[in-house]
Amino acid sequence: MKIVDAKVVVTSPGRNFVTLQVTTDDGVTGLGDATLNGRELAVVSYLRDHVAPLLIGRDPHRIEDAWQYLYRGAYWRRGPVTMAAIAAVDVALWDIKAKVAGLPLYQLLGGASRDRIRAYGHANGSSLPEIFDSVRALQERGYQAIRIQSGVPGLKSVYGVHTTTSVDGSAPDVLARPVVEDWDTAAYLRYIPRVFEAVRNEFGPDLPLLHDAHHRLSPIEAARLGKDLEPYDLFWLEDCTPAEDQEALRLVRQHTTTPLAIGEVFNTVFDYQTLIDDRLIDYVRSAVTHFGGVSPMKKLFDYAGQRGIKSAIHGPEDISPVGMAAALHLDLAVHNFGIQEYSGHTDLTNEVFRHAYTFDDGYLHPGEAPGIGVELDDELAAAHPYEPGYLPVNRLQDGSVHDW
Ligand code: EZ4
Ligand code: CO
Repeated sequence: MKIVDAKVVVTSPGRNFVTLQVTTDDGVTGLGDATLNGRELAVVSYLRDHVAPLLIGRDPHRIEDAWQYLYRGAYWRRGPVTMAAIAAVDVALWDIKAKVAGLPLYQLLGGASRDRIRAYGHANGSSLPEIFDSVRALQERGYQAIRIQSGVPGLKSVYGVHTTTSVDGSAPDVLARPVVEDWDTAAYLRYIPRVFEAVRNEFGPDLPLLHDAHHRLSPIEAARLGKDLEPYDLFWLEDCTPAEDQEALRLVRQHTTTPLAIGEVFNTVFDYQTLIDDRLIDYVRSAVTHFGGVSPMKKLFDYAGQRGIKSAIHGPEDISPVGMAAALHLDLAVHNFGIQEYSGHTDLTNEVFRHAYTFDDGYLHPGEAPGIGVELDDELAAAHPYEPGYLPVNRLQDGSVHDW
């Protein structure tokens, strides 16, 4: 069996998605997600100009060899663009292998370790009543675990949530530049514990609650937040300190029993080495799409599992249904599954990417279709071409740039 075509499809059915479609001489196709939010076209070029030509003529069954060839062979390794491109190849080849076997991918990863996959959704609001309504709306959709993001008095944006209006109220100038948001760490640290106190009082002790600090805190600030949130029994505090600094979490860990999660912007296992070896975290949060695919994610979970650390694959709306499907096969198969982030997609996105996975009563399942279980509608994808778009940037009140 040989690869005869590797095509990059960019589509924007509400937001941009980058998809690699690999075709074999037997006419089998495999899909991989390579969406890098706000930097999509860099990955398109990497795949189209530098990877696709190397795939033609290769045996699609040699997945590990293809991975090592693209990772080690390029000399310039790691980084989000490279690893998103490699991820798309890896997932497309797993899709092909599982289709040829006539099995859903999870069967090739060891088979199901569980019957269903618990998901969490995103609630947010700029006031407590808005947050309560948002939590109730998620509960009505079935969600049984919920991330809470809140506005902070004095700040105009609800941080970490995708917005389309700048803090000065100007219309989004998506063609030219990102919207600007505002931030005040002291105000945030004073206010967030009050939010979780109110949510616990409203929804009781049983509902798993999560919170994402989006890398905005210093170690000592994160340590204080973790301690202040202990009475409200969080499922986790996510990305509390900057992603580059593994040692930062050692200080946080020494001060709080609030469980810690990190990893959505990590690219390789080396970003986790200290965190896993020294048990500084409780959940690894990488996306299949940004970590080089299913192959390295499986290795990461096996490594993390040796320290009792669980999986929690990144699954916001900027992971395409292709990336989400790949995640769900891993979730079903690995023993040390923790939870799956799941925002869902627009109806139009679900038409462009018809998928076998399901979401019922707060639980996901990848379905039983051979492969990863996603089919791309090329015509509908082409009818919704690329639209320039950025994540927001964040500035402190003195005008200096802060992490978003
Ligand atoms: O802001 O994926 O946990 N989920 C998140 C996401 C990220 C986006 C960035 O593109 O933090 O919503
Ligand atoms: Co996050």
